[in-house]
Amino acid sequence: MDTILSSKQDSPRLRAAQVTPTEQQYRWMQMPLTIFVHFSLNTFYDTEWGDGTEDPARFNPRRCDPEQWAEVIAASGARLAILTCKHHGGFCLWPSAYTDYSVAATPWKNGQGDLVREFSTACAKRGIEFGVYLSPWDRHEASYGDSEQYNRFFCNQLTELLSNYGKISVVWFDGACRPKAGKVQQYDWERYYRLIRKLQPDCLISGIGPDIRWCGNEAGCSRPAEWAVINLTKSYADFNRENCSLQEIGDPGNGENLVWYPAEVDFSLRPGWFYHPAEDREIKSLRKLVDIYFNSAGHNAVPLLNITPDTEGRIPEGDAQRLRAFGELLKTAFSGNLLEGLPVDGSEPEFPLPPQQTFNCIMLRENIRLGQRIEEYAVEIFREGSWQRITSGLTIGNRELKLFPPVNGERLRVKVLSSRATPCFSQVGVYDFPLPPPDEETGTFDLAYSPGKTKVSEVSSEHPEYPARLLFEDSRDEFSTDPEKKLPQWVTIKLDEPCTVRGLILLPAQRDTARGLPADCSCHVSSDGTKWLPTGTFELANALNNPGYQHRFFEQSFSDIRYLRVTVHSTWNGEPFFRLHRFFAIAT
Ligand code: FUL
Repeated sequence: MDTILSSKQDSPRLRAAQVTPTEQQYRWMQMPLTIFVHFSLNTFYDTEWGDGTEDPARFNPRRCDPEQWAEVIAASGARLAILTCKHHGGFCLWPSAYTDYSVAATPWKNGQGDLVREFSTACAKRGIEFGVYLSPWDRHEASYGDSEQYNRFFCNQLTELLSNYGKISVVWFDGACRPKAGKVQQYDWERYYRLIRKLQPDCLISGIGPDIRWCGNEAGCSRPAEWAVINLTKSYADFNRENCSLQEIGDPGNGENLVWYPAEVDFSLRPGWFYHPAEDREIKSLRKLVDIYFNSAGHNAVPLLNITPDTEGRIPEGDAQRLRAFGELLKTAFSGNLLEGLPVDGSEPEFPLPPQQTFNCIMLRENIRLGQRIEEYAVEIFREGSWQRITSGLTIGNRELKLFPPVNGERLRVKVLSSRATPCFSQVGVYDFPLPPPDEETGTFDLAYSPGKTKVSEVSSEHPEYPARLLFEDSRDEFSTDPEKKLPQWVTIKLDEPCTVRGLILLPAQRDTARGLPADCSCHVSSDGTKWLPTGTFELANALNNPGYQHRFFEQSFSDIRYLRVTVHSTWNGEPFFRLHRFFAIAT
């Protein structure tokens, strides 16, 4: 009786252990690094999201050099690059026959250029696979929101990209979307998927798609147990932001809907996805890149690292150097496996260690062609007469990388503490990883823009229609307007002395980031606190996914300014209040 009960109980776990990747998923998971390239009209407007009204005449990257992009990508060690062929603003980097909102309408190469062609060719030359990001959300296209008409338009664009540019390895579908006034576009995902399978049968569909799952954040994090096997209780298209962000994702549940659905960790070399001159000093350090690498490539996921061509159309030199150095570091680090040539036998493999050689890193790999099985493991070394644990973790899957303080010993063994089925390792390696020094605390971002004189001396929020108290939520002065009131509400800062103000910086609340997160905002400035000049409206684009510093430069500078006011008209989740962590003036 007991046995039957327990085997019933075990069966979802056992079944989960038998789910395996498709050949295409398997190939993709072997890539230790993949690259995103964000380039569009946004680059020329210094924004993260276009609203579809931007003038293509501004798109003129005078030294545009996709060969340089591909050269940098090759040096990073990546073998796949995905280009934002169309971002949310709707502007196309290829001369699409279905819209005039494309490179054909720009001064770049007198409208004769095709960036998708140039970049895909440059990649092919270097053996780099090519993928396309085609934003389903299109803020320019008039048919958007007339569901059937737009779906046809979208399939036409997909057909162009999948028919005219050789092998496409990935189609990347972004879930971001804000409904257009009064209209909700019903995307026909199944139709898109069928079309892709027909035109490019080996192509993977990522994001809102059946092959690759978004890890749930843009900060380079994975979860403690990053399973590739998921019990999918809804359609792939409905597996939304909330599902992707769950802390626990690998529970096999009743085991009836188990699929291989591996994680991709997308993150940017800079704070934003597009090039912004204000972020020239914000390139992620080698150490930060290594940390994210261990969290993604080293945690059963695939990293997708974004680079940003600038307004000249080149990867800025500092970024290029960082990528080359990162590629070099990984190559050197993983070329010296101290267990090289030793067989990986048994379900708890054990190895002799080269005497006196210290190491600080281990790589463990399961043979995922048979499934992902291990639920918990520990690594031990035999030293001075006893076994000592040097590291441990939960899942392993395709590749698990761990760092620990340098050690040496006589033998090393991997203990599997819990597994869904008999463990099967494909590789175990130990390395002396040249860990770059940790980032130095470089002071705060505001110092870069607000010299001492712009110190904020006062914060207030008194709206004539909706007088709101400003609530300080905790000692880190995360503030919130009164939840009992309605939007719009505002917050004002007073500068210590008059300045010329060119823009502002907002940092959303850093805990529980989505709650009361501003979406649509406007800004006003004033010399005396009574007469106010509007500086324009803006949205905190992509702040749900990427709640870091948000900067906005005004169309013009305003001199002799003492007060800045941000009015929040809507929040991302519709709350009637807003929260912020920081508000700075960009002043000179
Ligand atoms: C997000 C988008 O909204 C961002 O702009 C960026 O493209 C990122 C990769 O995905 O959802």
